[in-house]
Amino acid sequence: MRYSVLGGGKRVRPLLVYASGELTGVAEETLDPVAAAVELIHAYSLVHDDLPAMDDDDLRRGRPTTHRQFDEATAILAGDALQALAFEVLAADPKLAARPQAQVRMLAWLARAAGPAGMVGGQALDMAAEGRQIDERGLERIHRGKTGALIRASIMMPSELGLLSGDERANLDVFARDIGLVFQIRDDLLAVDQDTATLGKNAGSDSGNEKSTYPSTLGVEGARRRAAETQRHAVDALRTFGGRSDALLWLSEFILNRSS
Ligand code: GRG
Repeated sequence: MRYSVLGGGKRVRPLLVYASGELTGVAEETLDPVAAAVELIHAYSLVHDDLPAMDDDDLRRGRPTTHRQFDEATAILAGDALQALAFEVLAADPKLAARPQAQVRMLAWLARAAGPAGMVGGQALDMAAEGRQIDERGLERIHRGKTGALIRASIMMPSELGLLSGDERANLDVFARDIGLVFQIRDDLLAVDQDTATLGKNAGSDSGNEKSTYPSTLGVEGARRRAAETQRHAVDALRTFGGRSDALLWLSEFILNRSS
């Protein structure tokens, strides 16, 4: 579990938690368990995604994948335990326990993001689509679940602790949903652009698995354009927040232009 969580990674989802906290007016230290919980779910998903029965990858974050470093049974158990730990961290935190309604709502966000309506559901759709060229709507459905749901939850969970109007929450949610898609389009473009050494995983593993991607569906230029348009739409939704949205805007630029 330590090897999988502490071995690097950009920590984009925890950063989104803190940046959203800045917008919603929640103290950083209150958000530590929230940030830890989303990263633990993410780490579990990478361990299981790399398994032989899934993507069968040997490299992650520039190092052997967890099942390569240890063995398959250990990797399965580490992933399962990381998932449970995410919920424990969120449910057992004494500061959050003082706000029980917000705590339960955050647990629901996390469960939805991780489960059949989110990451695992998206992964199942992705597997079912292997070997078939699907259209953009189909691709979007997969990625709103597989990658987007956890990114959305990272941004929306702090709003359960803050004071936002209904309209403000709706605008934040537009940003949260769009930026998850931008993340995935950029991920697909990176897989096309980069070599294995820079990416820290085997480049070309998507085409090896015959998976539809944004570049294979829209073309590389079309995918770049779609990412930029979607990021602009996301940013537009935050314009009423003024300086409180600076950190989220910065992260949206990073997500659009990241090189790993
Ligand atoms: C239940 C056996 C079983 C498997 C489930 C949960 C799951 C498998 C798959 C989830 C799919 C998944 C891994 C989605 C995330 C895809 C993605 C874009 C990962 C890369 O995220 P980054 O760039 O990674 O944030 P770092 O390394 O920076 O943390």
